[in-house]
Amino acid sequence: MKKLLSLLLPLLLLLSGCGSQPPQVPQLTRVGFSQLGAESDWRVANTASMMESLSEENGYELLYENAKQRQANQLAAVRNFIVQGVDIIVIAPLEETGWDAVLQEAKNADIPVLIVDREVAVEDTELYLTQIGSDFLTEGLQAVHWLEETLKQREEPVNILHIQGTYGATAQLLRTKAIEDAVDAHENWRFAGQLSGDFTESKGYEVVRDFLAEHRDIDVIYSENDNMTFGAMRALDEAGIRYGLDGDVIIVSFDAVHRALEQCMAGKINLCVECNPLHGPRVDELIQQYLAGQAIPKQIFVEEQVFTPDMLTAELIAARAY
Ligand code: GZL
Ligand code: ZN
Repeated sequence: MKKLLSLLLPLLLLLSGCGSQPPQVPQLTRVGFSQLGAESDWRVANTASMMESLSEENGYELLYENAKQRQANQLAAVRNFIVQGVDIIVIAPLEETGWDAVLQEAKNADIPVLIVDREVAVEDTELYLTQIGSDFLTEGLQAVHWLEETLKQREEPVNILHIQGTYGATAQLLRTKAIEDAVDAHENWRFAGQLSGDFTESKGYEVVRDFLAEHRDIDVIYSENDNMTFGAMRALDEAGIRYGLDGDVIIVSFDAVHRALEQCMAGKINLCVECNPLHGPRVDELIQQYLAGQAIPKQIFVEEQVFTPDMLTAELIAARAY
């Protein structure tokens, strides 16, 4: 009888579950994401995309910190992620420089780093796994070539008001390079002014309002993001200057967020250059590839296009995710 019990007991325990291991909860991948700010519609869409993809149901525990457009806050966030021993760090860097030390600390802690959106300029590119973002120079060149087409009959001077984004951000550096090279290449193109709008609507409004108080002779506004463009449009309205298809000023704007496409369809913005913020799915995929031990490319550019008023319909705009 005793023998029978000694045989049955483990079986009974197993069946009752009290002797068995707790069910294996799938291990979540802990990701620290340092987002640079909330300065623009583009950035809000980017954050939403990242949060949607780095979700618990996708197997992540997301530690999110917003730096409010101050790099010191980003460096502190990354150091915090290192202390917390996350599995992976994702950074959307405010500006390209200043990252070598903290990325070395992440490397020393054996924590891989993914760079998303803008780039980091570091000595040793082994300090990060990959960079996912836009080809900002191509974006600028698309705008320049559209301007060349549009202005090719024009002999008299072309006065360009250039509104720049956050200094030192890859998006600013390369969108600026495209238009500065073009002004060098065309003897009748000149800058009426180069203003820093820090990628925000309020700053864009302030600097254009102040500029228009002194100068009114502009033919083109080349604005490095839509939120600065919205600010500029407000300043132009207040100054009584007409812009867009049937105005005196051509407006070229980057991002192609929802509100900008609506203004473009209405003929108020002449060219919208798309800059895709939806990096979440790509980051999720790359992390999964990395965890599976697959090699991943050092740099990944996303597909982008340009929009003019004739191309746009309410359906097309409604169908877009941002
Ligand atoms: C571009 C991104 C820029 C957007 C702005 O990828 O870095 O920052 O163009 C945003 O809207 O502020
Ligand atoms: Zn040219």
